[in-house]
Amino acid sequence: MSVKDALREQRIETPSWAYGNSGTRFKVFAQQGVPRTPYEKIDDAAVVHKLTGVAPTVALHIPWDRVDDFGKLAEYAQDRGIALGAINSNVFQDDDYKLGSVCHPDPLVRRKAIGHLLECVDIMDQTGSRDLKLWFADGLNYPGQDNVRARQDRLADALRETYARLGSDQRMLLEYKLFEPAFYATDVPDWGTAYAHCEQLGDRAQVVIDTGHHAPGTNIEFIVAFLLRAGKLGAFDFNSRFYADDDLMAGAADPFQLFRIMHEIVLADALKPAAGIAFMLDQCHNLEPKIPAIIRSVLNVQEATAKALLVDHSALDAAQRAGDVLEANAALMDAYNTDVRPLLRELREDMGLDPDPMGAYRRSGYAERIVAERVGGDAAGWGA
Ligand SMILES: [Mn+2]
Repeated sequence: MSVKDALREQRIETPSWAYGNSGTRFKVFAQQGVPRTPYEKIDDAAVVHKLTGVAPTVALHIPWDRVDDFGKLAEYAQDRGIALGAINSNVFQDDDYKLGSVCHPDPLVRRKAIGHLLECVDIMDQTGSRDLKLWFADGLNYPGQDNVRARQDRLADALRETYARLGSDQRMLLEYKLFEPAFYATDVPDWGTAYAHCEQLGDRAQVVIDTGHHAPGTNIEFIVAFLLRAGKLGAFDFNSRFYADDDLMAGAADPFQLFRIMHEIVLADALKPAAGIAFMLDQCHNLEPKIPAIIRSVLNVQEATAKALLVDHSALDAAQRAGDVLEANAALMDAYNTDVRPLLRELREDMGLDPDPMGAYRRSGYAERIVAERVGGDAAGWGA
């Protein structure tokens, strides 16, 4: 397959919550024109897809995107040329979850949390979503606060019950995070923990790599390669970070890392939708306007992918077999140092798109229109 064909088939999922207000734990800075409802989040996601051509799905977050009729929401998305993607559960914003959700010492709280996860699968049945994405804020702040092994048992029980509820074409994606909000121990802190739980559950339980959820300096592409080999890589949450879980635009902090990740994906022929890996964004823009920032992230992922597709695999393989360290490294660097922007402009023209999605958004007048229309907009989400 040609580089352009591979790029044309690429699919990047945008998150509904990135269209709403968000902030740090110090302050949410409200923006004018942010969506007031899940429907308006879909309107914005449809604009991103219309301009980039590679973002045809939007992930929902429950309860932030709860509506009376999810079938109607799915139809609404379809009418705008996109589809509903992964359902993200939320068991971290109720007062009951202070000491955890599915790992909580109180069985009543655990039951409530599991009930929510099962409700999310009900919603998937209505939206036609394939993936249930789980992230747990569960953890401990102090040594001795709770029994670590008992919490793993509770986690395994909750995952097992939820997994059993999935339809045959649905998957469970388990996300890990090193720390925060818990500071001493997180119940799913790393890929190994997520992998072990998924391995016990079965084929339809897979690991999510959120690029912001590791210790500084972690070799994320190694994790990608390992999970690909094990058939356990289900999805990415792309964003970038300088210090912790910064949730900045994908590829902004370390475009080379994003390239190295996409190189492992391309090497394993896992870019195509049939490979079953969901390439999602998970970011919370705090300063910059929402829609163009999401477009920028999509373009950054696309650029990293284009560069990864340009790696000369036969030259790389020959150099590796010959033990030629410098040539092998050069095969990667030559691709990384290629300016792929002309190629992507050409691709967009082939696809009938404006070659410059950022400029096209600016010129569209959409930003001005939503500011005028969505007075007092603040849909449920991080800013709520
Ligand atoms: Mn995430």
